Amino acid sequence: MTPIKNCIVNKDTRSNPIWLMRQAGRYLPEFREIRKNNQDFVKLCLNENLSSEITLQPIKRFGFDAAIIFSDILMIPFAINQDVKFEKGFGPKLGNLNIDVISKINEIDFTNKLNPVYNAISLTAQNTLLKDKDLIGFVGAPWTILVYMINKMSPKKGIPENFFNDISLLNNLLFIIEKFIKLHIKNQINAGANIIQIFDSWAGLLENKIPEYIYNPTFNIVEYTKKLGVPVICFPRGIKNYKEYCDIVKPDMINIDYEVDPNEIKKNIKIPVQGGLDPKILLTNKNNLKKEVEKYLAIFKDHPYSFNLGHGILPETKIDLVKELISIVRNYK
Ligand code: 1CP
Repeated sequence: MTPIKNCIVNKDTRSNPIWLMRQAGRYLPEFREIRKNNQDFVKLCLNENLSSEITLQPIKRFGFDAAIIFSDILMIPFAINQDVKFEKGFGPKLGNLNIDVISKINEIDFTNKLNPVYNAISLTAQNTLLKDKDLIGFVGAPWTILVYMINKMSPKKGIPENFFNDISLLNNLLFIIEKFIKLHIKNQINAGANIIQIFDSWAGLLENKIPEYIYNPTFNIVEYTKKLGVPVICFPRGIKNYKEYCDIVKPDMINIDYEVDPNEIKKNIKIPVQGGLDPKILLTNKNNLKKEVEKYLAIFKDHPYSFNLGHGILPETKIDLVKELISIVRNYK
């Protein structure tokens, strides 16, 4: 029998639980329907009933093994009083960074501002649909949050050359971010999240200074979460050395991206693995999907492995191929 809770961070090689990063989102018509009437994305994240409903949409439709709370990593800058907006066709737009304002935020103000997120978690955790399933809470890693706060928009085109000019600002910010990430994790766990995933979506942008900006601060957060008795999954997208990352940061499970060779991971990494499949494969066809999915399942046959993608599911993804993916994973022998 599969364990009842914590099945995603599984140590059992006999089953491959499945959920997908960004499973609650734009590829779902029922999400788009809600989004149409809720243009302000931050407000939507702060609507506890809708957030809970959106979290459960992919569980109702597909029966994934875990739900991930509908929220965003940028709710932390928002809660420490940097303005955050999401513009159609542009992405996130952050306001001016005022370190004096940010330094004044206390833990009570922060928790009050994000209370709807915690209420959404409590509501969702109580839903019978999640009786035997995990509810994943999440945060952005310190580095990725720092990048958005300084860059004030997606760093899709890279970070500017002067990014590291004001080291004391970066260090002050990093200190504050780490403190509030920990608080956000604790609050999500108290509300009912039973796994935490740390998204370091922009880990791959950093070439030097990886210990200062990625390893050390993320290790602190992983250690903190483990002390709260909850397993933690890390997703350091684009990091060059996954083995070193796992050895130093010590997550309970590692989510690999789609650019890394899964054979190398299997050979070098001893902890449970999640993910890897290129989300673009879900834009192709059933035969190709089967081939690619079975490649990951075969490589990780004798390794604790949860099926997931190597980055978030794309908005253009067809529902039928998601259904097919689940059936391939569940019927694999
Ligand atoms: O309708 C819309 O336009 C909103 C799209 C959307 C959604 C559905 C955004 C804007 N955020 C989310 C929800 C979200 N974001 C979830 C919960 C839902 C789920 O996973 O099912 C999670 C876990 C995130 C995490 C997140 N937000 C990350 C890390 C994961 C990743 O994809 O790398 C990042 C980088 C963000 C920032 C963000 N949020 C939204 C956008 C468009 C972006 C920017 C991405 C970029 O910089 O290119």
